[in-house]
Amino acid sequence: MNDGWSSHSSHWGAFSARWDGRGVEIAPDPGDPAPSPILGNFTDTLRHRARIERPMVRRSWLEKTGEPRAFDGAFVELPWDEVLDLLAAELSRVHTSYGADAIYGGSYGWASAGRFHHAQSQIHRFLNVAFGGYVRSVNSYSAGASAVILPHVLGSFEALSRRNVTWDQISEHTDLVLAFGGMALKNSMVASGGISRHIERDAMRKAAQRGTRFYCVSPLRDDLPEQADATWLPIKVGTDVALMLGLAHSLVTEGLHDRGFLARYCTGYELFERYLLGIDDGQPKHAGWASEITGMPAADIVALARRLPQGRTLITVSHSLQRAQHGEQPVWMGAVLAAMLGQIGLPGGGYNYALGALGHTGRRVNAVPIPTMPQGRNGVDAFIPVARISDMLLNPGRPFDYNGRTLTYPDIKLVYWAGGNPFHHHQDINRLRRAFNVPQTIVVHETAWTPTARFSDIVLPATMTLERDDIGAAATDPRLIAMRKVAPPVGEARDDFEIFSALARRLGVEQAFTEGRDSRQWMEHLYETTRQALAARGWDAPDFAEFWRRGELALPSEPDDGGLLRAFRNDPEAHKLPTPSGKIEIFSETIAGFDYADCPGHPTWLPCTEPPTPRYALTLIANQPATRLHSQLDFGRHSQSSKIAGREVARLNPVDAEARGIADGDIIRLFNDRGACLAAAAISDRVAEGVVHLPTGAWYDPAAGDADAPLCVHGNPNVLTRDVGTSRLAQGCTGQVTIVACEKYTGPLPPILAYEPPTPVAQR
Ligand SMILES: Nc1nc2c(c(=O)[nH]1)N[C@H]1C(S)=C(S)[C@@H](COP(=O)(O)OP(=O)(O)OC[C@H]3O[C@@H](n4cnc5c(=O)[nH]c(N)nc54)[C@H](O)[C@@H]3O)O[C@H]1N2
Ligand SMILES: Nc1nc2c(c(=O)[nH]1)N[C@H]1C(S)=C(S)[C@@H](COP(=O)(O)OP(=O)(O)OC[C@H]3O[C@@H](n4cnc5c(=O)[nH]c(N)nc54)[C@H](O)[C@@H]3O)O[C@H]1N2
Ligand SMILES: [Mo]
Repeated sequence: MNDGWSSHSSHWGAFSARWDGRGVEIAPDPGDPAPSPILGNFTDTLRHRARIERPMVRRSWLEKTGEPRAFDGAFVELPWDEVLDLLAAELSRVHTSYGADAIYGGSYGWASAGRFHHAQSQIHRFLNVAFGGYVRSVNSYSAGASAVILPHVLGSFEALSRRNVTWDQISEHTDLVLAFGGMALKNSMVASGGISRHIERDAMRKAAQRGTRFYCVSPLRDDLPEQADATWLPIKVGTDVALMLGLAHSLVTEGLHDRGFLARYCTGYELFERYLLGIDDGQPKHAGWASEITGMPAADIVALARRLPQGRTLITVSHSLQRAQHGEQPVWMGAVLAAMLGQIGLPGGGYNYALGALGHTGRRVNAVPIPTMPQGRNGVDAFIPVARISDMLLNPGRPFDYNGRTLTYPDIKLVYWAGGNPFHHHQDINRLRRAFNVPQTIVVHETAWTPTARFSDIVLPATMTLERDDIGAAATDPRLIAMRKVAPPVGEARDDFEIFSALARRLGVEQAFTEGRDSRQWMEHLYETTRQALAARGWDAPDFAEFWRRGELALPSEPDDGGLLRAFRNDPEAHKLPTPSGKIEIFSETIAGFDYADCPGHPTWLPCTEPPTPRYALTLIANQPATRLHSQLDFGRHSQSSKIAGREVARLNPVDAEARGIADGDIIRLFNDRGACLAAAAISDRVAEGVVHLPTGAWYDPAAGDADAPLCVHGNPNVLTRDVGTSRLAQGCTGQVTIVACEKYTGPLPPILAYEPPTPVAQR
C-alpha cells in the first residue's frame, strides 16, 4: 500500500494501518458497511507501558524459595538466551521426572487473527513435537454446554450455529424472530480469524422494514439493536426454559403444535409431553406456572404462543444462556420448541443456535479451506473440559464426570500458556489464584502485562499482530487478507514461532518443529492448500507473491442451502441427522442412560442452585464487553474512553439504584461470598430490575493487603462468578451470571495499577 499504509486484519475487522514511530493510524476497510469501533484500541497500544519488552523470571522461582506466587512484581530481567536455556532445562526436567501428562498445554484463548502466528497452534505443535503431547482442554468457554448436548440431540455445534439460517434468509422470509439472549451488534462485531464486512445491523433493519417482528428475551434491552425495532421481554435471568415450556404447553393445549413434524422427524416427543403436561409429577408447565418463575404475565405467554405458528418463525438461543448452571437445558428446549412449531429446515425458520453471537453465523461458508497451522499429534489421553482448570489443579487424581464417562484429573506440574488470559476468562479468580499456586512452574508468552503474566514464573514477550506478517482468514469470511507488518516489535519481543523454534533447537527437535521453514515459507506453505483448492475449481488462484502484492484474495462461498437441517427436512431417510436415532431427539436414551440428575433425558426446568437471597439480592450479568474483545487491549484508547474514574462501568436499573442510594457516576462495590470489586455506576432503564450489568475484560487489579480475597479495584466480574460446571454432562463454563450485593463505595479511591509494568528487581 502507498504512504506507509499496510493492510491488516483482526478478530474485529479488516483495516489498514500506518505507524509514525509513536502511534498507529487506522483506516477501516472501505468495503465494511459497519466497521467496529474496537479498531480504535490499536491506536496507542504498540508502545504502551503495559507491553512486555524483555523476558522476565519471578525471583522466588529462580531462587527456589518456595514462596507462593503473588502480584508483587518481583521479577528479574534476563537475556533471551539465558531464559531459553533455563526454560528448556525446566521443560526437560518436568517431562523426564513426571511425563508429558504433567504438562498442561490447554492454553485456551483467542490470541490474534493471523492463521500462521496462531498462538494455540504454535504451542500445541511445539508440545506435541517436543514431548509427544500434553494435557489438553476440550470445548470452549463460548459453547461449553451446547457443544456437548447438541450432537446428542440434533447435530454438531458447527452445523447448527454456522451453517444454518442466514441473514439473507431472515431478511427475505422470516416473520418472527424469538431471540433468547438477543443478538447484540456488539457481539457480531467479532469473528475469530477475521471479518471483513459487518452485515448484521443492515440485515436486521431490512428484515424489520419488511415486517419481521423481533422479540428480545433478555435482561438487557440493548441485546437487540434499534434497527430490529424489537419487543423487549425482560424475563428473570436464567428462567428461559420455564418460558419455553410455558409456550410449549400453550401450543399443545390449543392444538397448535405440528404433530406431523413431531412424528416424522423427531423421537421421544411422547415422553416429553408427559412432563410438559405434568402427568407424572402433577405439575403442568402451563403459562401460569411459567409466569411465577419468569415474572412474565401469563396472558403475554399465551398470546406469544399463539403468534408463533402464524408465520415463518425462527427461534435463536444465544451462547450466554448456556454459560450458566444447567446451560444444556435452554439449548435443547429451544430446539424442542422449534420442533413443535414444525419449521425446522425451512428458509428463515426453525432453530439457529447462537445466531448473531459472533460474526461467524448467519453467513455462507467458504467453499475452500483456509490456511491452518498443523498442530501434530497429541499422544496424551488426559484432558479436561476447558473450564475445569482450577478443579484440575486443586484436585489431582480426583475423578469427575463428563459426557457419560468418569475421568480423573491429572497431576499438573507445569502450566504453559500462549495466547490466552485465564485471569480474564476463568471464574472465581480468588480460587484460580489458589489453583495457580499448585504447579511448580507457570510459563506464559504475552504481548502485555496481563494479570496472567504477572502471576507466572517465566514471562516471555511476544510480538503483537501489528508487528509481524500473517494471513487473516475465517471459514465464514469471503476474503483472505494479507496482514502486513505495520511496526517493528517492541523492545525484545519475539514471535511465538521464533520462541518455540529456539526452544525446539535446545531440545533437539528444531527440524521436526520448523520442518526447515521460516515464517515466510510457512505462510507460503499454508497458503498453498487454499490456492490448490481454488485452482481445482477453476477459480482465481494467484501464487503467494501475487496474493501478497494484491493484499487480499476473494474466496468463493458455498450456496445458501440451509445446511444439514434443510437436507434432513427434504429427505429424512437420505439425510439422517448425526444423532443416535438419525432424528431430532426430544428424549435422548443416551443422555437418560447417563443418569445425571442435573441433565435428565429430556429438556427439564432445573433452577439454579444459587438463587438470589435477601443478602445477595441482585443478579449480575457478566457478559462480553462492547468496547474490546475480552481483555485484549483493555489499555487501548477506545476501551479506556468508556471507563469512569478509570473503573469499568456497571449498569443498573433506576429502581435498584434508588433503593441503595446510588447515583449515576458513583463508585460502587459489588460483592458476594467469593469476592468483591469496584465499578462505576450507570443508571439505565435498559437494564431489567434486579439485574446489574458488568461486562468482562477489565484487567484484574487486586488491592494490596488481603491475600485471600482482595478487592479488585478496577471491575473484573470474575472475582464474583461461581466456578462450577454446567452439569455432569458437559462441565461447561457458568460465568455469565451470579448473585451479588451492591452498595455505594465511600472509601478513598484506590489507584488503578493494572497496566503498570513490574519494575525489575535484582537477583539476591
Ligand atoms: N464471567 C465471564 N467470563 C467469561 C465469559 C463470560 O461471558 N463471563 N466469556 C468467556 C468466553 S466466551 C471466552 S471466549 C473467554 C475469552 O478469554 P481469552 O480468550 O483468554 O481472552 P483474551 O482477552 O482474548 O485473551 C487473549 C490473550 O492473548 C494475548 N495475545 C494476543 N495476541 C497474541 C500473540 O500473538 N501471542 C501471544 N502469546 N499472546 C497474544 C492477548 O494479549 C490476551 O491477553 O472468556 C470467557 N470468560
Ligand atoms: N464486542 C465483543 N464481541 C464479542 C466478544 C467480545 O469479547 N467483545 N466475544 C465473542 C465471543 S468469544 C463469544 S463466545 C460471543 C458470546 O456470545 P454471548 O455469550 O451470546 O454474548 P454475551 O454478551 O455474553 O451475552 C449475550 C446476552 O445474553 C443475555 N443474557 C445473559 N443471561 C441470560 C439469561 O439467563 N436469559 C436471557 N434470555 N438472556 C441472558 C445478556 O443480557 C447478554 O447481554 O461473543 C463474541 N463477541
Ligand atoms: Mo467465547
